[in-house]
Amino acid sequence: MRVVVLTGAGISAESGVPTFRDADGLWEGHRVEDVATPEAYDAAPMVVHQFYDARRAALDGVEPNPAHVALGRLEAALGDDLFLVTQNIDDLHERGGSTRVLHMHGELRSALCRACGARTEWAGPMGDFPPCPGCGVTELRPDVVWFGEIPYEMDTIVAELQRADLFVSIGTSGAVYPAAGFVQYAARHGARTLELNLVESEGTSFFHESRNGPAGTLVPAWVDEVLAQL
Ligand code: BJW
Repeated sequence: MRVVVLTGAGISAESGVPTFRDADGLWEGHRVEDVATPEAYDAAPMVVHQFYDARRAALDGVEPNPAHVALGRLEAALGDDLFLVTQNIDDLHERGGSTRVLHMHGELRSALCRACGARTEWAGPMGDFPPCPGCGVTELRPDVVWFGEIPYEMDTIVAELQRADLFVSIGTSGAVYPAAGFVQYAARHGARTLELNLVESEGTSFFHESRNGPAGTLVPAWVDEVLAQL
């Protein structure tokens, strides 16, 4: 059985990473268009850097929760039959035990050079405009996918959705495309679809089954179900 799991901000909420669109979400204090578009970055790079530098620094203070750990267990059992794609830019899946994670919206701990295109592992701030370790030009930006940009590795994701037997979406509002369209695409190609989310999402009606509750409870329970069937 080939399983594709898509995760969103909700899976990291119980670790203390704010979501985007909930009442206490990350963007309550920041207008989306102020920080999450290339145009906003061009207009005020320092504001955008401060936003991402703070989120990068905050990663040191959070830990994976039982949902991340359960997906690590699932990978250990399914191996290559699990494809985990996340919209999240944190590293909690990796720290929870997942070794193969596709970060379709980029990663906080990575820098993208606007001059040479190199992607470099990055732990510190970028707001002091450091040089690219590759080409030396001071054009590093957060290696994240903003509105109007194309998410990473769409060809790989589409291929995995086409051959999935089960598509599971965890902790995402279904408000942002292309990820919001994965459920319909996978279902059209024959997959059964399951949503695990705190509450009903914008996409709930597209799923064969939807379970509501915190990811830290729902995901370990679902993983146990899958492992019991192996
Ligand atoms: C819990 C929980 C708990 C809470 N347990 N659950 C008009 C129509 C259709 C599309 C478009 C349109 N106009 C423009 C577009 C395209 C646009 C788009 O979708 N816009 C929408 C606003 C309409 N998309 C793009 O521009 C994308 N690119 C693109 O389409 O390129 C074209 C192309 C695609 C493919 C092939 C070829 C060409 C790029 C989108 C980039 C999104 N970037 C961001 C920022 C990344 C960097 C950063 O982190 O700052 O990605 S936006 C932000 O939203 C972030 C997230 O990954 C993304 C999704 O958010 P997510 O994860 O769903 O979080 P929330 O907060 O929305 O939801 C959390 C959920 O968890 C909620 O449901 C809670 O209930 C739940 N929850 N606690 C379980 N404990």
